[in-house]
Amino acid sequence: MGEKNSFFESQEVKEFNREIEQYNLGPLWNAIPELMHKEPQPQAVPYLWKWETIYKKLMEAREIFTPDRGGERRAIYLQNPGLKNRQPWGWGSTTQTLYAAVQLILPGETAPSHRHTQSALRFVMEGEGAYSIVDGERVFMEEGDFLVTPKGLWHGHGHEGDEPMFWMDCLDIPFIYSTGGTFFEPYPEKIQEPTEPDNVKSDRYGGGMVRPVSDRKPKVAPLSSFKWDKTKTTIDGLSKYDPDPYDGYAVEYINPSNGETANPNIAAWLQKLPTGFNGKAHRHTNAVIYHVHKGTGYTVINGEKFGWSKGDYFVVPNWAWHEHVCTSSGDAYLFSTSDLPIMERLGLQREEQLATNDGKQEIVSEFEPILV
Ligand code: 1HN
Repeated sequence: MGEKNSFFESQEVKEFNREIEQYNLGPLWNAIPELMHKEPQPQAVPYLWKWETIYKKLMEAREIFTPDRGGERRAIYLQNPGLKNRQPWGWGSTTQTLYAAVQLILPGETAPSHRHTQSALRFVMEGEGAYSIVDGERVFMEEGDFLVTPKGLWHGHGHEGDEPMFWMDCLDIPFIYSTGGTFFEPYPEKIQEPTEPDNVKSDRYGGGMVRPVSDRKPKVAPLSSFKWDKTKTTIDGLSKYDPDPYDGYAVEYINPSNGETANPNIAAWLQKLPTGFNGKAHRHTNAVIYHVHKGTGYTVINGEKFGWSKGDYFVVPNWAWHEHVCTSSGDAYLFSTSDLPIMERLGLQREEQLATNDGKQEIVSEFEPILV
């Protein structure tokens, strides 16, 4: 035991610490080593959820939960085991700043409109015919589309197609919770009626690099729907050149009016790992939630191998070494969300590249996902 430790352990110090507690006072000498680590020590752990597990549980939830029986949405969220029961509010989010869930809506159902101070984004996994009505505009969704729901705007969902529809939700719930800025309000009626033409923002911003001259002032991302084929066209263009050694061919969804991330607190990326891609390891302050849109491969996170395939979700916590490898005969596509804009705005963003072993980690274990 070092000199410092014997100081903390001494009877005199322990008694003093206990004694001042009754006055709601705490000893900084004990708190500093706990609070101020040398580098990030996130409580969130690397983790992976298999799609078959989430899918089965959502299909079971079809009967247990219907919008008519109350509740807001049929969504199952991804609870990081490192955060479960450790956050003050108990339920455990996906990373320390973000919450991710998978939502299922059935044909004919509606999810009631509401608004809140958390901002949201969605990535469509499968199905078509459902819409999200945001601020009076119905935005119809198709596989691979990305949508934003800026904070404070009324939003609900409906489904006019014939098949179940699944999408990923990501919100900055834990971050907003920690600031004490949570507000939530249900819409007075069940669902807001359209006040705008369907898909109007997609029509107005369909060119991608041009905008209506009446929309010159930067504001919330005006594009309610970032269509899969447009995003893929850009990735295909990038694919003529060398990939980034860490992220392959990656694009970020932006607000075309100001060039910032489409959601102010949550970065969203789509990345293609071409067949045979064998990435190098790096780590960064922002934590990332990945969803496998297509393909098969694995990601090594802090020496542990996480095998993934279509539909799976996995988490790379803050400051964790990670590298991606695509093993499928076709390209892999990963959609991801992260708190990069929060870190950048707070001046906390750092990145480091693994300098040893040609940038590859040594694999010391393999993750065993829980299956149902
Ligand atoms: C929310 O508004 C949605 O709009 C999904 O679909 C999940 C989780 C917590 C709070 C609000 C949605 C949510 C949510």
